[in-house]
Amino acid sequence: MTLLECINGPEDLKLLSQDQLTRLAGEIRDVLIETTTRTSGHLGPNLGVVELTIAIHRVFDSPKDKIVFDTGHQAYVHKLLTGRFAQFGTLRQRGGLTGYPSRAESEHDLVENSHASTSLSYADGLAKAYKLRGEPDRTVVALIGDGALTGGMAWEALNNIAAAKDSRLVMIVNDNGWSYQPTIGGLAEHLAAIRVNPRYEHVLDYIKTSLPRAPLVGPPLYGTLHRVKKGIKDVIQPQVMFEDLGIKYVGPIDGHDERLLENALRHARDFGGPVIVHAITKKGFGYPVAEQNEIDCLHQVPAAGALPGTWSRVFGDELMAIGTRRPDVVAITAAMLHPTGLAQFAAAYPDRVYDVGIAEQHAVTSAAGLAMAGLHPVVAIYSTFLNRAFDQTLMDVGLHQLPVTFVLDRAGVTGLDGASHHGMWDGSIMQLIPGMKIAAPRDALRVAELLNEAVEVSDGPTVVRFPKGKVGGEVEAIAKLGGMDVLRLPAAGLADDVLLVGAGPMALMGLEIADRLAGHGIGVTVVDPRWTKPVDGALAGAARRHRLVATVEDNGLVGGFGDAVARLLRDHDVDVPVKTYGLPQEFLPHGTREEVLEDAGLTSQQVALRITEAVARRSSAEAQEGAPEPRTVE
Ligand SMILES: Cc1ncc(C[n+]2csc(CCOP(=O)(O)OP(=O)(O)O)c2C)c(N)n1
Repeated sequence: MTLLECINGPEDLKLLSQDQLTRLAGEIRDVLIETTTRTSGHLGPNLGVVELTIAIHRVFDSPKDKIVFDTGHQAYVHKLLTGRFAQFGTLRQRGGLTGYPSRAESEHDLVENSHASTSLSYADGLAKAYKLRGEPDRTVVALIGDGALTGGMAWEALNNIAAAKDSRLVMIVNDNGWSYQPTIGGLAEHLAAIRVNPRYEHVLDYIKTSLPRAPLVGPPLYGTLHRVKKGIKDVIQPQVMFEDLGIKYVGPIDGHDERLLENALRHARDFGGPVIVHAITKKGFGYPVAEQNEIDCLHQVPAAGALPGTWSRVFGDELMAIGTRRPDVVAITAAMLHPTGLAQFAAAYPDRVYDVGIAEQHAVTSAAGLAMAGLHPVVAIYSTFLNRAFDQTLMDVGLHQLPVTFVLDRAGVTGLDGASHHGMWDGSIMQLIPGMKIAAPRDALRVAELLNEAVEVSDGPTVVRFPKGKVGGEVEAIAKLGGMDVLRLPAAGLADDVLLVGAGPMALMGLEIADRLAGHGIGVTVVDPRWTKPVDGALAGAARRHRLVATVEDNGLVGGFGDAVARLLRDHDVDVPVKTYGLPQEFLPHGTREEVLEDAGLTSQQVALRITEAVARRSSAEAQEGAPEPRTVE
């Protein structure tokens, strides 16, 4: 029996000897590697926090003490130590463990949002609340990476935390120098200066010998810690930054030395006010394949890079072509150069790519500045992360009618990352922005076509949205309807029953739906709108020639493309019923994209069935009204 099998909760961990802890760390790494290579998942980050997580659970008393994992992608070790070893093989599978903390899974899990840089704000609120509620024996712990620390929210929180002198709050900075890629920016350079200093080893030795001699409790001990820190400061200057914020600072500490970490965390816990513990770790630690992986230290397996045949790669290739012709086109990423397909462009035009760190809000307003100065920025971002920059998109870009193109990768259902990662909101929130134009390509050729059209727009912002994964086959239009593509007319002998408008790849699903409906004698015209905002006015006339309009989109139903079509028809007094098919406005759980779409009723079979029923209801209503039979196609 392994040690890990005997760990049913943090209390079991507290009984282990130092040797056993070392063995346990090895067992955890084996399980992480074996499981994630089979199920997919965040391998590098979790390998890097094994000792840190063990130390946290030995020093703090979860769930009385609250542990907030920033982003939450590094919480696998925590899952293994809090009674979920037996289910760990189900990681990221439908119905199995989620890839982030999950309140439904465990009383030890608190925050499951998985959007970065929020942990310090949650922790600030929790610590203030426990104080106000008279529960001074609880400590709040936040574990935040150096990547997440580049997000503005983290600094807004630190600003407040510095003023809340008696908050029992321990902030552990897991500094591995990496986000997806090496962390970029002034802060990163600051931290890197600590890591790469040749005298760092001496510093560690100094801490190792000094800390165990520190007194056990309370502020007096801090005097010692402070002296330790000052000692380091004499050698190396950069960590002055944390101290200058007015927050107590402990570090830098070797984040793979469990005993040392425990010591530092105990001291931080007993200090009674906010403390930063700065741990230096190695992403992928203990697994050379991850440690030496040059792209992202196996941040994720399989890699999130833009592989051939994916939507991201098609976009990246086309941006290269555009970049060659248009020196004014520049690209922005928020710490996701490879996954968003920008790597090629960055290699060719290093001066025309800006990696701003995990700072989506800043990315958008910085793009506004670039556009104001005459460039055409392409902001490449995962759909779900643009939510964070809504106000910047609305007011900083939209209000000024600036030519910024947002390329929203992972739009629609993404799959295994679950509720926080489905890109099912942008199709609605972007509809709200005056002057915004939204393109939804159905296939690779249309990515190229619509991206080119988008960067030609000079009087306002544009969006190009596409899903995760492999791009499907190409389908040519058979006719034009306004600016839209007609992909299919009703089969010979069938009537103009249904006008089916499918946004993006859903237009291709529309073809499958049309085939199924033809089998039931229902004639369908399938249209790809290409641009889902503004809705093409030609839809109004086409709708009048049909008995039912159906829209299909890979986005939340509320305020999406379907609602925009319904509004257009209302405004044009078109008296034809509209059925909108899309994702229920709920937080959808994890599963493969296919599984989630099926659970949402968004397969061609399910939509065809619902349209058949709607047509049948329409027929009986028409029969009651004595309406004339619809015309058949000539
Ligand atoms: C707002 C937001 N933008 C982007 C991401 C995608 N993302 C997930 S983890 C990660 C890197 C995190 O780096 P760091 O905090 O240093 O943790 P590490 O993986 O290095 O342990 C990024 C960019 C995210 N989760 N949230």
